[in-house]
Amino acid sequence: MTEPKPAVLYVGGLPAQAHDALYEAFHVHTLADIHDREAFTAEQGERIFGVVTNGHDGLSTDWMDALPALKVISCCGVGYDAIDANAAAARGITVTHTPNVLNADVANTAIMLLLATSRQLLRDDAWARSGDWATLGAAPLTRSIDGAKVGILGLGRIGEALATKLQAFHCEIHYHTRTQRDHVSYHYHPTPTALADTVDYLVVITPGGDATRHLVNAEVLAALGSEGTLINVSRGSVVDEAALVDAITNDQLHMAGLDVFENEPAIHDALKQSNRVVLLPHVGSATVETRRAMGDLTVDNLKSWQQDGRVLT
Ligand code: A2R
Repeated sequence: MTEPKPAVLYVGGLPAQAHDALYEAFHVHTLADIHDREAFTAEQGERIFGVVTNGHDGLSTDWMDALPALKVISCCGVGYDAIDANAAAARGITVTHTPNVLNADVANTAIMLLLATSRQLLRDDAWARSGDWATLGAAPLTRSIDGAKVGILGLGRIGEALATKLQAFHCEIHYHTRTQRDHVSYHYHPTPTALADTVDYLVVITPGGDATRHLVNAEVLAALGSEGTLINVSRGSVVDEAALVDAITNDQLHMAGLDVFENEPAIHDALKQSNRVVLLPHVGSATVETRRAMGDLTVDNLKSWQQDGRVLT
């Protein structure tokens, strides 16, 4: 008789290729198919060692409590703020995620937003499409990021990848983290406000969660000023969205490029209506190549746990 496959609960969010690998290696229970949680956990709870989820859905502590054999939560995404990692640790559950494999594409998304805001991509696309070019003449001039002062709020794996790429644009790199980095020569600032006060563009790339909630507040936005541009590719919670709306609608900020929002997938109407804002639907890592790598790592972390009780990341 063959051994039954180890069982996992699948919340969602894996790309197709990793989906297949997950079903091949494990007995998969899909959250969407569970209509009676109590009946399900009474029947299957003792068998489920792993949960596969994503940075948006996470896993509630109720579910952690309902799965007594749960050992690993594997999150497809580097940000795991939707999972209470302390609560998981208190229950002896390991939380694993997908760092590094998405550095390049999230950094590229930040650069795309830097270019789209500084060069007014949306305005000029409309200028070309609408016929304004023929009737009104040349579009108004834009700004260059070449040689600009760029502030990186959160110089971690993604922040450092971004800083490296921005050197090709001859940018002057400034940053703030809670701990100054000895191995880089970029300009350090002891507070987000001091950083914002110095730079033309502020790129936010910290983790989400309580520790960074509204790290970019009205004071930081005021320091960035009416000539400044805010780019957020981290989590919506890091920026005080009400303060951002206020700054944008009152001409106290030049532009904003946003991939993330406080109440995703809802976006504040004032941001949708403003021509000073470039919006993306949280797609920082959303390329075929990077999502494939993230999906593979999500499944490999579970397999690794099964093999020797350790996750890869
Ligand atoms: O503060 P430090 O020295 O721990 O530096 C980290 C910084 N950071 C903060 N900076 C200022 N105030 C805070 N309260 C704060 N908390 C964290 O953010 C570090 O430089 C950076 C995070 O880097 P990593 O942990 O390497 O994260 P990674 O892979 O770059 O991803 C960042 C986030 C994800 O958590 C997702 O939310 C998003 O990017 O995709």
